[in-house]
Amino acid sequence: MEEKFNLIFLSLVLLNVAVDLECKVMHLSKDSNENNVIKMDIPDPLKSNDGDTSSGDKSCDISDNDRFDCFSDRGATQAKCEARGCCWKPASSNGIPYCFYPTDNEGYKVDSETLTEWGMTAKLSRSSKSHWPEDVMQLQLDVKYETASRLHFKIFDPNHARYEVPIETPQVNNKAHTTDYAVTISKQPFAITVTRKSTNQPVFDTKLNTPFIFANQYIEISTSLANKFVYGLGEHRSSFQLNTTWQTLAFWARDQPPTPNVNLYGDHPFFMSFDDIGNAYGVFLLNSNAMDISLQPKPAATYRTIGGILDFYIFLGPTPDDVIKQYQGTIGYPFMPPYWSLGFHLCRYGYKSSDDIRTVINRMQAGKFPYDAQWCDIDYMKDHLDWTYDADKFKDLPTIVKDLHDNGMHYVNIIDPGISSTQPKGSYKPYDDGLRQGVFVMKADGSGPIIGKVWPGNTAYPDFTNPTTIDYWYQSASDFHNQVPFDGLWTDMNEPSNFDVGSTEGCSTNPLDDPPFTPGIAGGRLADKTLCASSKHHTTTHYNVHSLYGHGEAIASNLALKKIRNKRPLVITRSSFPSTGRHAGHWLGDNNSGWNDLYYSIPGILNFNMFGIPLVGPDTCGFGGTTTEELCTRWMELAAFYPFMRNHNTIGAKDQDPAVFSPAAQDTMRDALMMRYNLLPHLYTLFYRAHINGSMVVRPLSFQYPKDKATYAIDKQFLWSNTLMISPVLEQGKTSVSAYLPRDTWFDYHSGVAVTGTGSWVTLNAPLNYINVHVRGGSIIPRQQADVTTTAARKNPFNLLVVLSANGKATGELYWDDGDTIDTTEHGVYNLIQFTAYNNTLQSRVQLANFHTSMVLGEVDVFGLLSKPSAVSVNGKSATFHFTENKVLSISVVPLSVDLQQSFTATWTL
Ligand code: MIG
Repeated sequence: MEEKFNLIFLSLVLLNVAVDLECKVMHLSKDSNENNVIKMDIPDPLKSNDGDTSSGDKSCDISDNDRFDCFSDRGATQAKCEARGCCWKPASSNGIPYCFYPTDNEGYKVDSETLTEWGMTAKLSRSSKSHWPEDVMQLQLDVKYETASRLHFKIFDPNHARYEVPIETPQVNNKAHTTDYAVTISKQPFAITVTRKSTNQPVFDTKLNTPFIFANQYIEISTSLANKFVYGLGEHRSSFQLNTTWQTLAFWARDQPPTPNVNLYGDHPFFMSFDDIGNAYGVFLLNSNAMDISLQPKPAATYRTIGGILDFYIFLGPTPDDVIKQYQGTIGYPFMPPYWSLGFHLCRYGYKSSDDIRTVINRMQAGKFPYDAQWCDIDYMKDHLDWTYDADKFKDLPTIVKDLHDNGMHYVNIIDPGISSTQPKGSYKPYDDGLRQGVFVMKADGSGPIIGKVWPGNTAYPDFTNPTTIDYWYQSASDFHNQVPFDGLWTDMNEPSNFDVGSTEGCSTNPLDDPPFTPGIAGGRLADKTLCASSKHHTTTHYNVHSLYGHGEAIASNLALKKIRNKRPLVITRSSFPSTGRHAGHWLGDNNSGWNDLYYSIPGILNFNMFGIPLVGPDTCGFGGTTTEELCTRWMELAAFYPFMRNHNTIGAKDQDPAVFSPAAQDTMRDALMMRYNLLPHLYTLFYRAHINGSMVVRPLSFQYPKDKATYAIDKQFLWSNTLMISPVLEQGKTSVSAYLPRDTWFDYHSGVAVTGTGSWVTLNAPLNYINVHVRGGSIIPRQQADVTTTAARKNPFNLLVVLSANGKATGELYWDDGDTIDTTEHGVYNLIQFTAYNNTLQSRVQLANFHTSMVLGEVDVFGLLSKPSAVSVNGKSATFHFTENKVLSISVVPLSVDLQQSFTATWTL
């Protein structure tokens, strides 16, 4: 009795002490006081208790939303649940766990804390076992105050190294002087609380009715969320705003055609959320192991990963734009795409010969569609062998590529990772070389390459964690480039995909292939549609690096292209991981020719813009199934506003390139393409901003208007930066669209007619040949006369669209380089021109003019004037202009020979 009293007393003292690291003061924490008292009643989790936890027991008296799942491994029964010392209570609605943790849980306690120059470090330990095998009994917590708005903390095993993801992140050795956050550590049980100082609201808080578990193959940590508005957590198909009503999302790269809420090709454990007053924050768990993240309406999130360490970054924003920049500043900013890659790409699966491709190119050119790149799928390969082409059926491929190049166009081909292992020895260099150089992923027992099955039959898989593989990949690509001089690589099947489970021989029975816990991934087993988790890479097991496979291939492919072409590379990858955007863009995989797929493309592009992979788009007009003229017309109109625009189709489906449709549909598609090409200087400038500071190219309305809660769920409209708002028709047979107009000054992009945004829904006219686009008052948009290729368009005159705000002001900029040289931004070989309008004057300021070229200004259009000016002058010389009935001022600058590389002024007199 006395002993028990002492224990309670001691625990009270320990528990009530929380250390505010920021202020270095000790203070008492109220709610841990209560936890502590109850704590002494916890049933011993090793012994099964009397089973009477279903009612009456205070520690199980928990509201539905506060229940944390104690049986994530599925198959709970009351007996099994109670054997874990958890509470059992059936629930009425879906998703609410029947088996949940009591209010008091042991977890870890803090044994010691030390302040360091970057923050603090603590030793944690647990004294009893959890219900998972191999608890790591001692842990270390490192908390780094990296910048004012970025907190980094890691929980790991100080005694045994565990897998850590090797992406480059900022290395910070000194504590930020001031921070937007405060960190509180609760000692027993250990919990971490990160609070936004300005509002005193927690943004990350693990002090919940659930224990923190860190076992060898099961790490579980839960945090409450500031609000139910959560975005991110890819790659999944869902609405942009995630559902927090009991939803578990799994993370494990998978060759999986987009299916709602199922783990797809990429792995992005990052989310952004808002607090009650619209401050945004972000949470990133840098971990590549298979995991689940469960969202529940408390609101709270639970992470369950089966390996690695906990490596968390918290970003404090406070605006969504800030959060995304802070995130991308951590994982690396996206690569600068070659200018041509922003043009229109045409592809399909199922070209039967090079003549087929020639036919398509001819009809596209005859139709005068803006068109920059022709792609080719696995059809071109000889027997589906990587780095070969079918010299019979595709004999004209090299000539076609040459002709494309002569025409200022580009050529991209697919490449799959699987290297055929069954060709006669000495006949297939990619396998022979790979085997000799030891670059393939190996079987668990090391006896040879692990063999899967893909298009060419049995294949080995290059191991991109091995530096030798980077050279090998370059050499293979280079040999093939000598035959077919491709300009970009489309890296498919790199989850990596395998038509067998694990390998041609399956997988042996072992804790990696059959871990104690498997997250809720499609297929149910780690090896489903891929390699055995136990297979071996140069650095570690497949178990750890599976979801990094596509990322590794993207790096290798980017490097190979750079070395071969000595120009800016284009890699479009299917699988991705945080930081892939530094090397590649992404397409959204095997969608269908359906209206729903048209809609899902918008959350898709928004997500990848959050994830730092802004060069993204779906298969326009749909991959699987058969498109219709109406759908494809609407899709091409919307696609003109995707950062990456490619029309792609599956084998056997009817052709869907623009040139096959009716003259009316062709006209609409051509207009859409012209509109895109017209806007490319603006789009390119947005990519420059993304490249230098992580600013999102396309954004959801909610990220631009975070104080307006009406925007939080909107994902049928989106913005380009903060300038254009696109409101497409996403339903069959509709000729109007319901659109939200945020409180701002808007103009119809096509007509210049002013539309007052009052923060309400309006119905807009939208005939089939028309897409609603609005431009925000305050923007200056650089454009260029469209042409059939970007190569041609880049020689045309520029024009500026000046869109005045209510108080007559606007700003904008133009980034311009040769579009193809590597690292122009880094080396300063570009022009940067800033534009401002105020007081009836438009002025440019040339910030940098290191790319010597010709940049003729042809025209300036001004939206937002109330009456016709009496005179207009450019650089002091009087200019010709007209003023339309929609109150658009058009100034003809051509006769005045203005080159944008020199500052100029235009003035209108009212
Ligand atoms: O198993 O290369 O997502 O775009 O056309 C299918 C054939 C393989 C899947 C890609 C798709 C491509 C297709 N590929």
